[in-house]
Amino acid sequence: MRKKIVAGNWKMNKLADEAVALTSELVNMANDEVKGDVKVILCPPAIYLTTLKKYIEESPNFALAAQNCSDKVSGAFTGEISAAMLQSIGIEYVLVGHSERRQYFNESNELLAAKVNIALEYGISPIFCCGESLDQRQNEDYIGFVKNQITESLFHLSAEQLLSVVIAYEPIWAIGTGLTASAEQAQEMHAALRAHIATKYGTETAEEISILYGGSVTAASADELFASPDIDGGLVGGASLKSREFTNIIKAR
Ligand code: G2H
Repeated sequence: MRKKIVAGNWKMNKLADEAVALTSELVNMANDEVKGDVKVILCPPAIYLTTLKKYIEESPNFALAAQNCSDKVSGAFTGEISAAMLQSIGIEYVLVGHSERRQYFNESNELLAAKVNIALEYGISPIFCCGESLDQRQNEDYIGFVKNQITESLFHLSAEQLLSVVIAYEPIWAIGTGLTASAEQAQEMHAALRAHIATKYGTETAEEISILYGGSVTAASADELFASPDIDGGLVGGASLKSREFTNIIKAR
């Protein structure tokens, strides 16, 4: 059985007291309302990780992710955060290759492969983000483009390593735009990515890996998206900043 996961990517939002309030509200609502097995991963700004850890301690279905980590082990890299540092404060997941990092920080497939490696080396599961732009969707082999992101950043891993990775398909044209991919569009890509993984690692491995959908997911769109056979949950941005909305998305998983 694949893990069902709903992750909330807060991006560069929330001040310290707001981060604590949101986390406490989410934990309380989830304890009261969420039944069944779903992993909830909060991805706050890194500065809050240590504090928020205390607020999720009693809730085993909650975990924290950093939004990024360095591809380097340690040293003179001002402003960077290493996978070893994340491990040292007990962080279990890290987002790798979010489209905003690919776009604004020029993160290439090759660099992301190095980030995936270092995260795994320190026992942290990468949530590997991939997805095509609108131009690519309209004018190119968009499925081939996303498959290639996976090939170049993940296909050097062993099957065992790959199973520690979560994939998040996030079409760039749906991110923060209010445009959600339809369940059919998302399912088409998820099925293609799973088939692509099967060609390299076999069906059993491909069937085990969780593939999340991201891009303007709301409580209203989550039900239909998450009901698709190859969609194992979501990576949620804007809607993860509101406790009621995000809890409803968790319930839709
Ligand atoms: C995509 C998503 C979260 P949003 O970036 O990773 O954000 O749900 O706001 O489109």
